[in-house]
Amino acid sequence: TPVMIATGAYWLPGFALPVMPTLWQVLAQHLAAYPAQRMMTPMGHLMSVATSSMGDWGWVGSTQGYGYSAQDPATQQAWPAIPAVMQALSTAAALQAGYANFVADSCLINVYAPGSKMGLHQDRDEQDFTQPIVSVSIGMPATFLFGGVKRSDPTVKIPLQHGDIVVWGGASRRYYHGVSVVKPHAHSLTGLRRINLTFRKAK
Ligand code: MD5
Ligand code: FE
Repeated sequence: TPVMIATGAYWLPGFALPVMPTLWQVLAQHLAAYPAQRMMTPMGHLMSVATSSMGDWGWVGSTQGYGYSAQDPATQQAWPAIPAVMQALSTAAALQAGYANFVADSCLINVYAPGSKMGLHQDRDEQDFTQPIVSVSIGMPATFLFGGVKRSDPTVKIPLQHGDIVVWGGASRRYYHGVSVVKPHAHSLTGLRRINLTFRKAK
């Protein structure tokens, strides 16, 4: 049952749990072949979160700025396709939240170690903001923060657990958001990692 947490944003607790064994198998295989890397910020700092991608477009950061690239900057190779189990999960979650016909062309894999965090930001590197974003939490729990359209808007905290999905659409698609410093609570599947899959229609 979807829980509305902001205008157009729906929390689907445990929605990914039924497919988690299959999902983890393909994800672990992917990370072995395309290891997550810490990208640079435009200011020349290393991000604390490490990232990898799947799909036509992978999100990359560098001192040149942020954006989508068809190639892994580490290898110059195209990203692999989004596996069927993940494509189907993101489409089903979006539909459950009221967004029909969502087909992701990008899956960003964010890997958080204890101490990693993501500062407040907006997602604005995509072409069509009427398309929702589907976010899947795997492994260690984390406190997710979201505010409003202004950086100074008050923030709300939500505790995200392994298997939870949040679908961000409507007005919430443009809200500032981030992740608090992740605490070390080892998880049986992922160990000392929180992994977030962010499904987007980038182009
Ligand atoms: C994460 N990743 O937990 C999050 C999940 C990112 C990122 O933020 O940019 O890689 S996506 C959360 C999200 C997306 C779009 C809007 C909102 C949240 N929101 O309105 O709060 O690694
Ligand atoms: Fe974001």
